[in-house]
Amino acid sequence: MNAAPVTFQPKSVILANPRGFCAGVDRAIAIVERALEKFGAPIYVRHEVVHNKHVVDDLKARGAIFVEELKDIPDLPGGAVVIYSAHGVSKALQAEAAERKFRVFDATCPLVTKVHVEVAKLRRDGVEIIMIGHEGHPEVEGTMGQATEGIYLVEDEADVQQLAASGKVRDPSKLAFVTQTTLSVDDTARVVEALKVAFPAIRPPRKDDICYATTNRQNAVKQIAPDVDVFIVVGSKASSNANRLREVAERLGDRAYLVDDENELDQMWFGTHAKVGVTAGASTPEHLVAAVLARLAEWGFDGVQLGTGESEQVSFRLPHGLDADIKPVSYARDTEL
Ligand code: 2E6
Ligand code: F3S
Repeated sequence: MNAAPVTFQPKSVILANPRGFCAGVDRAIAIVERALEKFGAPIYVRHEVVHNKHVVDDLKARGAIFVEELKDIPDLPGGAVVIYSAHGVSKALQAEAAERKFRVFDATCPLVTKVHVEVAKLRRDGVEIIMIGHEGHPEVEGTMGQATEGIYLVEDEADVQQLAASGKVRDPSKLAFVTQTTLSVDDTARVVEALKVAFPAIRPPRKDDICYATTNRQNAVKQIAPDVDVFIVVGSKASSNANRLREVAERLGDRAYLVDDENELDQMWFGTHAKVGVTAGASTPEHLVAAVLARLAEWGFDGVQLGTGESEQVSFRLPHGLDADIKPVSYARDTEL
């Protein structure tokens, strides 16, 4: 991280950089928008395409229908158009979609797909896998669901001890680990150390699977957090990466709040002299950040400074069939300060 010191005035705001949309989210939303333009409503999306209430509500208003289970999608002439969310799906769900003859567009982030491919390859080679991730999260379900057996989930060091004591791992000499993409970088490092102690022959991936966007956004919060009193993370409660940003700020001593939009801010959080940090999860549109800054400015917190984190140049291609002749994504990327 190329952190430069930032100086603050009382009642000032510093905006983390980078923040907000990552390349996988940009692509996933573009896939739904382009499918709506090309095929018209209804378009069915398996799970929230990204974990942001405003994005989902906006796409719903334009004709997208979000379902958790494929059984909630009707059989339409020619096959319903179905999009998988950015978090990915299991092999079983893919098989069900093929059986139902849906016209599928896969909005799984390519960095999640990379982990799927790794899991399938390891299992083909007879290697068992430990996944580090949060139980119940759709990405974890999708990645675990790339294998029918020989894959085990751990969330923390205690889970590692439990798994080691359980004797479930058949051959600890043929064992590897993978991770969810949006974990806490620091917590994951500790879990990996515990794995190496409990299973000394475990093969790491070349690096953990935490993605560039997660890492950069956590570093951007770390850069600012020591110098502010209150941290606002703009993002939805279901968003793993946004929750991790709130935790990072909290662990560095800030009072930190996760808000969907400016209407969830409470003036009491800031008092009269606070220095406020603001960031946004990877699934949060920039217009929500702009609205939060505008509300803070109404309360006297103006004079916004920008953090000096990594600049990002990542972008992903759209799937074949949705990549030509259609307007680009409708979300602005940056707030004018
Ligand atoms: C897919 C994979 C990773 O809850 P989580 O942080 O995983 O998801 P979103 O939708 O908030 O963020 C984008 C994303 C999609 N991250
Ligand atoms: Fe992909 Fe990371 Fe975004 S896994 S969807 S680039 S948060």
